[in-house]
Amino acid sequence: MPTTSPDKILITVAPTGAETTKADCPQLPTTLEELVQAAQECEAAGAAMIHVHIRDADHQPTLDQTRLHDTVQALRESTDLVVQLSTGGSVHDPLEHRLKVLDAQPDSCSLTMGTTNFGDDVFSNPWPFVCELYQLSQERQVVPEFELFDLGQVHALRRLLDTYGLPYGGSVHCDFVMGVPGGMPGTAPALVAGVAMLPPEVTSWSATGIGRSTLPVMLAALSMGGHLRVGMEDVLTLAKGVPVERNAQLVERAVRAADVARRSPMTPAEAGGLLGLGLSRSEK
Ligand code: KMH
Ligand code: ZN
Repeated sequence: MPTTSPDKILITVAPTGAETTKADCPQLPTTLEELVQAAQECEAAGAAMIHVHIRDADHQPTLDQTRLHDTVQALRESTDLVVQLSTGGSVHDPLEHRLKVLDAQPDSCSLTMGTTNFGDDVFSNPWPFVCELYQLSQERQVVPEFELFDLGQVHALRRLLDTYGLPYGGSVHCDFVMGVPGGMPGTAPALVAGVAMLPPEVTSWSATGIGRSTLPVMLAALSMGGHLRVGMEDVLTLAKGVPVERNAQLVERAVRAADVARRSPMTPAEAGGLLGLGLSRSEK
């Protein structure tokens, strides 16, 4: 992995997540129309990839196959963003439903490297499930993004690559998800430790800090040449008492911070190159 800061930065937006309710946050994009509009605004602001969780007609998290498929199609038709579907879903989604997410043929999928206490809940990712999902991503030619909530999960990535080889496309992209109650803290020392443990096969990494760890993690990641994930899945305020009104505000802030580090946002096509997306959209 390069040790110097690259000129370009991959900004991923995670606009919705599965944890915040529409009632608590009416500006959260939960309908397909709202999601598409948020995606277009975020792309215009500098995002190159979108990490997608969808909701049902009652704004509840769902992994409904038809909705997933329609969402991928709608995002492809209305943006150039790399479309990454969450296979994490919500803490209540059964593992077998999470495996079916790949049927919607996204460009990329999230793949969490182990079980994590998640607030008062448990985000379940038993090893056999991780292996099955990984092999499925290879078979279906979907590029995984390895989600790392804890240092043990970085170590588990070594085990996965040793056992099953490289992902489809040959690149290995990770995302540190920090500051979840139950996972690693969203601090610079934790990020330094995580990056130091990454297997040499890793070609790129990004980081995001949940809640009030958002800014420390963003600044630490920039200082280390990492990429960024931002969005209302991870944080709902711009500052204390200032709610996020649009996901694009978070992308705009990331672009400004990256500019200070003399880095400019990657286009979706450049992101596709970084991530090893093999096929053009028209071929998928
Ligand atoms: N909603 C969390 C339980 C992912 O998208 O893959 C899991 C999550 C990770 O957000
Ligand atoms: Zn997610």
